[in-house]
Amino acid sequence: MITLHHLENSRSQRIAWALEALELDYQIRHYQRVPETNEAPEELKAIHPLGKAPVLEDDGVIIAESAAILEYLVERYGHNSTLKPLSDVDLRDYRYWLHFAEGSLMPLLVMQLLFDKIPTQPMPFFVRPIAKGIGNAVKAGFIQPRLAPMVALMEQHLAKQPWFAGQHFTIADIQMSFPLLAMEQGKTLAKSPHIQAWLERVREQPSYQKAVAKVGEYRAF
Ligand SMILES: N[C@@H](CCC(=O)N[C@@H](CS)C(=O)NCC(=O)O)C(=O)O
Repeated sequence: MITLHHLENSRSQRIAWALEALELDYQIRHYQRVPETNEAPEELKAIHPLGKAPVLEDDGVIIAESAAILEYLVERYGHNSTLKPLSDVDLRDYRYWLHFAEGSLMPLLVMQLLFDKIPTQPMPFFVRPIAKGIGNAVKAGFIQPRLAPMVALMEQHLAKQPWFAGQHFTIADIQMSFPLLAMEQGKTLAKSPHIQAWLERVREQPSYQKAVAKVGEYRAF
């Protein structure tokens, strides 16, 4: 039996989408975030030592890291599926975007989220403008100059083809869905019509809709 250990409002939505796309039987074990900190609850550490979501359990085998789980699923269950690339060129893109999502894009988005949140934390009133100023300086001087070329790269790529790895959607798109849904809600994709069109195609997928019905739509914090 396959169990998806799903943390509410998290990257594990990706795995629910893949499980639906592969038409697999699975159960979901739901975990709630700790209200004060938004962290995963301690009980998830009993499944995997890092206690992060997603975690997949398949016949007693535990797999963590979204991309590793997605690759495991297509390798084990996706022989006849179209979730894998069709050509060598598509394979190169597939690998690139599968890694890019968590290796390059997510670290910047997490950093941005942290610097947005810091000034909202409890602190003496006279420190708040200083915290805000430091956050704005880091965002303008470090995050934005790195994020803007990434958005341009994704936009140029999706101007050439409908999906990240070719003419049909693959697990590379599933992996990319989390950061791009988060960016869309942060209103940072207003000038990226090809990324927006890709997000519309994502929402049109019946497997995506089935996953959302089970685990909910991602809401940026
Ligand atoms: N690179 C990992 C990131 C895992 C991760 O940080 N997951 C978040 C959920 S979106 C989490 O568990 N956060 C709760 C916490 O850090 O306590 C992956 O893609 O699986």
